[in-house]
Amino acid sequence: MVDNTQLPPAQELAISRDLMTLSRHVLQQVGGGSYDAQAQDLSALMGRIALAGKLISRHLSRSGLVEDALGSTGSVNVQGEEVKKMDQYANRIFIRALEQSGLVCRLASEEMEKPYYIPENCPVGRYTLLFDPIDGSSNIDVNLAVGSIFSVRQQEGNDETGEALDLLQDGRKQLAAGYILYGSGTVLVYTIGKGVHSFYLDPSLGEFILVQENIQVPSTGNTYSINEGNFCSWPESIRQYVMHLHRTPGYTSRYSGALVADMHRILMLGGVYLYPGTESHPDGKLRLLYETAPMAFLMEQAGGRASTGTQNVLDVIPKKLHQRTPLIIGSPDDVALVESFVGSGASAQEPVQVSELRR
Ligand code: AHM
Ligand code: MG
Repeated sequence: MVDNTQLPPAQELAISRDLMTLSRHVLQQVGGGSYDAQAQDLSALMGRIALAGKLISRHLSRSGLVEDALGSTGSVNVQGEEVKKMDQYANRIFIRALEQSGLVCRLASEEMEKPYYIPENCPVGRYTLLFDPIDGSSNIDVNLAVGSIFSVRQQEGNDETGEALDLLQDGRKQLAAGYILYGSGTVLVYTIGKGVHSFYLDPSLGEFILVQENIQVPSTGNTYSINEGNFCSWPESIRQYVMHLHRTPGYTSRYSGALVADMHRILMLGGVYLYPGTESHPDGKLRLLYETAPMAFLMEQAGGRASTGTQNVLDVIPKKLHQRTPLIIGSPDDVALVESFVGSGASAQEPVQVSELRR
């Protein structure tokens, strides 16, 4: 008798993959059937973050065709940076999508000076979402890759002052983190502290479909990503490191102007991304709570590392909401190599002997 309920193994596998939605995946990560309340919450939160990602992806895909997607709003944000229309739109999308989750009491983003409270959610919603709605904003108007970065933390205390002091804690307090890359396809990569997993948006289904579980970054890679236009204002140790790469055959430079895109390349292929301090910005450009800490959490979960040069990014305790940190992130051996230059106090007069550092 022929079993008409079964398909060939390859097709069965493809169907299982297509049926693995993001929310279900989060639940499965946590708990073999007995899902606790936090697992349910994180699953629901990831569902809302994914919804925000889908809406932003849709808007970006039509950006040249609609009035309100390209160009600047004419205002500057709390960082003193030009606000693009897409920054404003994506920020609002995240707020609205999470407002409706009922789970998030507070949101904080690159585009908002102070945390945004949703009082009606606060009695039950004990989570804070930190996010960068559009990372790599300068790419929007020229149709290049951009991303969104997110981080979920438990809200501690009642925060009656509205100062969000409980957010001023290290990156190990994150419950979930990830990014959405709006590139040639839209991909969502996340961790809840149980490995790193990627989902691609299938536009025909309107669903994120699992493509890779337990991603591991290669221990080393030949790509380095840094804005070399800042060469003269970097610390000498970073200049020495980059000059070492220039002199060593096999390295290649890739820099897209969007951390999410560069980070994704490095996660998949290995290498290192750097945004060091500069003369005018000794802590670099990237913000800890919603850019470098979530990326650090994710990279560590993939077997990689994230450093300021002297400290693990996940150990940095911010003094303020929009604090910046230098970032050196990627393959563990490559991050260690950069740190060896920083630690050696390399100067132009005393070039570092690097032969033993490069495998
Ligand atoms: P943004 O979130 O305001 O776009 O800033 C973050 C971006 C990163 O994505 C990118 O790697 C970096 O800033 C690029 O900055 P620069 O143009 O100074 O190289
Ligand atoms: Mg950003």
